[in-house]
Amino acid sequence: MKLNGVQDIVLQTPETQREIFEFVFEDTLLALSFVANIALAGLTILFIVAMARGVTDPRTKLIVVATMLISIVSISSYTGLTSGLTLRFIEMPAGHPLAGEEVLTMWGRYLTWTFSTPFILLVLGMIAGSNLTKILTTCAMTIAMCVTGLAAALTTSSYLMRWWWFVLSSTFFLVIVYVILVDWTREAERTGTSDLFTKLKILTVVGWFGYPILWALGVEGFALLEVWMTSWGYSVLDVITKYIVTVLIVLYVIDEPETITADADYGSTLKGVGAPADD
Ligand code: RET
Repeated sequence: MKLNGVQDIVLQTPETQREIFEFVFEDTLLALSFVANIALAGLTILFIVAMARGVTDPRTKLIVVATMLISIVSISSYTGLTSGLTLRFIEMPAGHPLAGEEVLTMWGRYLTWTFSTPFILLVLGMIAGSNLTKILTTCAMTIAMCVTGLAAALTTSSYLMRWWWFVLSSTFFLVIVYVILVDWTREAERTGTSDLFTKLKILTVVGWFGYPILWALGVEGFALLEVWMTSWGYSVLDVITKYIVTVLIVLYVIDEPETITADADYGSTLKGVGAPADD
């Protein structure tokens, strides 16, 4: 089946996972939007391992490990999409532009963002020098945002309810944007990491706004974009918000500047244990 228009993504139910897998690979552009990200996530992990080998400071190490986890989640996420495991054809409710038709939903994306975005926020918060309360708040908010986003994509009972989930999800999103733009910007100035933080902030806030916009324009929302376009849109945003952000962070922290490092006991549960010398 070829994807030449939104109408063409309609399939007869029920589809097996094998059929969905074949459907993905019959559309080269759609398959490439998945496979390219598996490759990029792999390269990013290799880059981190190569660049951060010599890091000794525990706080710097935590930042490095968290950046690596973003790409580790990403490889799993895109493998789920490529294999057809986390894709489904879902019938849209009355009121939706494709009402009554089965459209391809990449629900695995929303699910796996639940696991990747907290690591992004952990790293951003640590670079700003923020406290645990604010970091955990943004992590909880992003989990809530992704789970309600997943609910929006999977709700088939009512078109209105899909958008209500979207509104809920966006509310959580705005809390995150507020913390980044207001609290963390101020804290980064005090910490002395403003140079890096300003770049990360722009990439993150602008990039993250792209996701709900794509959701609204894609088949999940107003169905103005074809499936492969939406998929490429998310894949490109992922490159900006994950891999580019990761590279900037790793290049900055591997020099272990004073603005990033903490004492050898950082994060240990017992004084003197777990310091680098004991490794
Ligand atoms: C959804 C739809 C509902 C409303 C909102 C959304 C926001 C999603 C965002 C995702 C960010 C993902 C990232 C992934 C990196 O691995 C769920 C699309 C607000 C902001 C950065």
